[in-house]
Amino acid sequence: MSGYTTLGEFVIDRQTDFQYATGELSRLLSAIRLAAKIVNREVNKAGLVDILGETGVENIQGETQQKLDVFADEIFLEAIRVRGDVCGIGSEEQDEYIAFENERSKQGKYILLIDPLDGSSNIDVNVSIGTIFSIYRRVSPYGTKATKEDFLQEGRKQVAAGYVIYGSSTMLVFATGNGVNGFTYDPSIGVFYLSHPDMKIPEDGQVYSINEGNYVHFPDGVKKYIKYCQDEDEATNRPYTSRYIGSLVADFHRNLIKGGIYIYPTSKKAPNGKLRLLYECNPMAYLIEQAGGIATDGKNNILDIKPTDLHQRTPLFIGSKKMVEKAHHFVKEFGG
Ligand code: P6P
Repeated sequence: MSGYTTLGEFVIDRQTDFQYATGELSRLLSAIRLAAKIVNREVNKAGLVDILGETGVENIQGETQQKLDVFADEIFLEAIRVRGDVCGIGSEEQDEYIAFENERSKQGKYILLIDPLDGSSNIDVNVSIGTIFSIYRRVSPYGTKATKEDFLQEGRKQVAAGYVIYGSSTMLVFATGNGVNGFTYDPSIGVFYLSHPDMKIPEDGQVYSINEGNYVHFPDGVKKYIKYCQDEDEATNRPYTSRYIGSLVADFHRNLIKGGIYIYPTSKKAPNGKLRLLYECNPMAYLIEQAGGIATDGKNNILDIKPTDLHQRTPLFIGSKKMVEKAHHFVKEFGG
């Protein structure tokens, strides 16, 4: 289609934007693009073939792995491995990080962290789900196997991050340090087109996104914020709306476009929160900061947290800056 920029053209045009641009990051992004197309095909026909339902196997999170989870993990791992630019991968679906053994991969400059299919509990009910990825330069010497330290870097050291949302349309949204750009997939010709250039989240918003079914388990500060959103305010006619899809990528994507806040706080049921720092919160925090928003654990910026474990969890407050700051006010005053 004339006049439309494809993802491939965009990556080539922006090659010089990538820090240490020598082609590997571009190749890595094209591997992610390929895997996203394959997973998209299976997600879109999941209802038609026997790929729905559970494997009966639990992952390290104690969650029963859905068949599409396992499929997506295998597709992304293989697409990334064969490109050889990555020395290792950490995945939600893998108990330990994978350090590739072949000589070419051991020369890889990058490591990748991935949630291959986030929100997978929504697969069987046809609600949008997503893939979330995060890319770092390795800290271990070239030519050696990836080490745990390569994966336990603060989020601020990411060189790229993004997500694929498999929804009413499939989109790939990513940043490499120079803003956030969204690409919409045209399955008829297998191309991602630049549809959302330089995405910015509104500084304020009217949507709060939190699982209010856990209200009784929330800290007082979070309860107070929810009531603040719900109370009528004659002066400002405070116009908040509650929207919760139960799929981080879908809730995040809506807020990125329309403005809003997503909160997954600590609770009696999840004392450290539910979401994983390395392959859910850090990539989303990197993106939201590139789009003019903010992400914290209720107090501290997510990107400054020093990780200690591959699958560690953290509370997450992410979205429009003014909404996150308002939530902080209640958390600070009442606990959170
Ligand atoms: P709850 C999906 O399992 C996920 O990791 C996120 O995608 C989603 O936002 C959250 O958990 C939903 O968790 O406890 O509200 O069902």
